[in-house]
Amino acid sequence: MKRICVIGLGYIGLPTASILSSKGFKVVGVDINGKLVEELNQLNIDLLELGLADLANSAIESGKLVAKGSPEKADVFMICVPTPLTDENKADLTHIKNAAERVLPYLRKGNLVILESTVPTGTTEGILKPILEESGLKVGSELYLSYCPERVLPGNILKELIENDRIIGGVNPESTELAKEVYQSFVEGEIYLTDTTTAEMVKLIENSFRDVNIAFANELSKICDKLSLNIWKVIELANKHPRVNILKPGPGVGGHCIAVDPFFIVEKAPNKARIIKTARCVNDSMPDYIVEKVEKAVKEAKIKSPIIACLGITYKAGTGDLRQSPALRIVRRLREKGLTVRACDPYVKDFAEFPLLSLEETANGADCLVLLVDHKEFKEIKLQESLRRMRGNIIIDVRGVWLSSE
Ligand code: SAJ
Repeated sequence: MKRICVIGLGYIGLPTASILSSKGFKVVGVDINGKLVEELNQLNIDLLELGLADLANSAIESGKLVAKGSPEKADVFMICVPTPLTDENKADLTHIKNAAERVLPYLRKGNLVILESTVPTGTTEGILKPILEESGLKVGSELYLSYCPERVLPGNILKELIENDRIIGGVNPESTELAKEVYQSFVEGEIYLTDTTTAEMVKLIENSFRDVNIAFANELSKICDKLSLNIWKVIELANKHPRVNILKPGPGVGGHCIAVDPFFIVEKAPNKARIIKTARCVNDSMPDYIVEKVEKAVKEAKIKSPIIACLGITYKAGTGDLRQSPALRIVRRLREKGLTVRACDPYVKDFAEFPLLSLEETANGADCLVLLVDHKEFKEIKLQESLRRMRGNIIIDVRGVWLSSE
């Protein structure tokens, strides 16, 4: 039985480690977060995404997955650590470098190292490979190295981990084939083989494609506001064309991927990545744009001390994830401006920054209702019902939940 050491037990590492352990591998999951390691081993993990905690718990209970604070000898080392942005919007590769250095003492001839983290092109061979060779082993002949980016959608991780196609790029054909054997054990989608740099670029352009398309929708929403057109109706009708599929405008792009990864392309080709860079600017401009829209609406209605009710603070529907959330940014900015802001979010627990109220407490007596996240709980609300609860009648439906049907 093969032993796999998964470094980083986050959104990707933990489900991957759990699935691998259910396919006959003996898996050691490693994380620097001691509390997480302890909670996992005590079957006490609390994950918001449906099914993930159950999967992790049964993997640990079966004894095939063990969580630890440091790596140990294995046949395969899989690195699934975050790559955040620096203050200069460059990729911060510290976690990858640290993970590689931590596995060094355990590397043996014939081992395979797989990188899953999203990285700028050239990282696998230019940064990771030299660190791994400090072990004294030659990458390509004594040690194998592949890049295989994760592609799962937060909110649907389990299904997509199994069903999505995968791209594997190895430093040489042997490395690619060895990595393919690992993924074949649980991936039901197609597995496509290439080189490391192509695989790195593929991951980056997937998220940039989505960012650019969301930016197009957001720009259209600003244009339609200016022309007093219903953006939702305009997009709905345009999408009746067989080759048009415009995404949804919103409060901007959040999360830890789409708002980050396009910068890794900009970093490598700053003068060429013009649309990609502009898309980031358009999407990042949305929170301020929505804040201005709210301010303008209450000013025009001449409401003294308006009460603003904000529905949702997460980065997208159906999750409690607040990372880079444009909705949260909007609530914060409105509060900073001294407005009376109430907020609710049924998915967010243990939030200390400001009080989160129930939906009723948020809407009752409010002057302006701002729908920021299209959680299903909000979609079920009838607009007329909300208006009856309110003191005023200003509705700013940033996600098109109610206004799209007008
Ligand atoms: N959003 C819009 N309008 C839309 C679609 C999304 O405003 O029409 C916003 C969302 O509200 C959210 C943000 O974009 O704030 C991103 O949400 P998302 O659901 O599009 O994507 P993520 O960030 O949760 O996951 C993405 C996925 N990438 C693609 O779909 C190309 C996922 O497959 C990746 O694995 C993930 O990034 C990642 O980890 O890289």
